[in-house]
Amino acid sequence: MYTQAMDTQGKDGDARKAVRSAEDLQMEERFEARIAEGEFIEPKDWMPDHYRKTLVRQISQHAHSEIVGMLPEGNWITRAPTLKRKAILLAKVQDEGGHGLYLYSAAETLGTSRDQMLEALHTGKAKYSSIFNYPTLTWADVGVIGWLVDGAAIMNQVPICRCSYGPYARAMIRVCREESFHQRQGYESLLTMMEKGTGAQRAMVQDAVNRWWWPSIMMFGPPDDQSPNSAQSMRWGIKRVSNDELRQKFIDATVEQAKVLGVSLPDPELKWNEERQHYDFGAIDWTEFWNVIGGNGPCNRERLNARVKAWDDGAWVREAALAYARKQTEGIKEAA
Ligand code: FAQ
Repeated sequence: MYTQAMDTQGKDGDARKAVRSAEDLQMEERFEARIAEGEFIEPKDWMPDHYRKTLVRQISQHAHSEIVGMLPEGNWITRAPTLKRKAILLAKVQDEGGHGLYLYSAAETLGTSRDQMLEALHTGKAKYSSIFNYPTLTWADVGVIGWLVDGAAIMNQVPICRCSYGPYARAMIRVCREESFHQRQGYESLLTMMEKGTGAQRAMVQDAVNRWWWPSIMMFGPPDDQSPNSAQSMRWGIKRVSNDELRQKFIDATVEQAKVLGVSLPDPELKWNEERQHYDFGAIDWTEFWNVIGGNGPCNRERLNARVKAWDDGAWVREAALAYARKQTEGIKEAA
């Protein structure tokens, strides 16, 4: 990109503008044609600035969601009821950290540094998923996060495996495989409590479902007609399926799973619609959603403080790693 800009530096400003825009137009046409052909766009390929910015926004927010998403469940690692559940939860929370790392790496290929992305998270400029601003009050919340939150995450992320940007699409393949294990372990944990548990344990599961249901269906984002980014992201193949379509697919699949589990979903308007061949559902409280992503959910401050503290506490590790890297480079130079 820099080379092209230098090549077009002539004395006449207008002529330069005309040459550049003709060149840009040609590149844009080529880019659009590649998108239409379903080709992957790779880091060194030309891309419009807005495509790059949209990807950095979405991928970095996705990465932040993964690492902030470690916190609600991480809260239960020391209190897991058995060694087996503890081992599963540890592995799951570590997986989420790994997903964050793949995603930060994918976003870095677009020319944004990890420090810049983390700075945006720590100063509240960047968003992360609304869902992680709710508290985990009981052990059943851990199962429900697996079932509903990871379930919603998979529904949203499987289509991203076909995203037009290669590094993001490839990262998503592995992430989705792991999310699938996360969803199953949550469901299995809830099934155990529902089938073999006491009345109090079954009530605890139902209470957790009641609290997490609406926030889970909000995860898919605002309705399509209030989603400012959707139209362009769909045209560019960054998003393949709309917010509302994914939400509907998730609800249709989950209602059946709830029946097997023996829990009710807290929506009296949830009803099969024969004509639409989908479940109808009640009105979503979008005021709550905008409040939560605006920083005023039940745990926003706690989550952000935890991430900033982790960053500050890790300063010595970063310094040591940099000092080690410097020594290695100096050693190589001396030997040469
Ligand atoms: N939370 O125009 P749209 C997980 C924002 S990973 C917060 O529709 P877009 C794994 C949106 O950013 C969960 N903000 O936006 C796990 C935009 O604001 P902006 C994360 C939200 O990008 C499980 C504005 O509203 N998954 O759970 C939310 O086209 C368990 C307008 O919205 C991803 O990030 C929300 N829920 O569509 C980890 C998947 N929804 O940026 C641990 C990739 C919307 O213009 C434990 N991302 N907003 O200031 C996506 O698919 C999309 O970015 C959407 C939003 C669908 C989230």
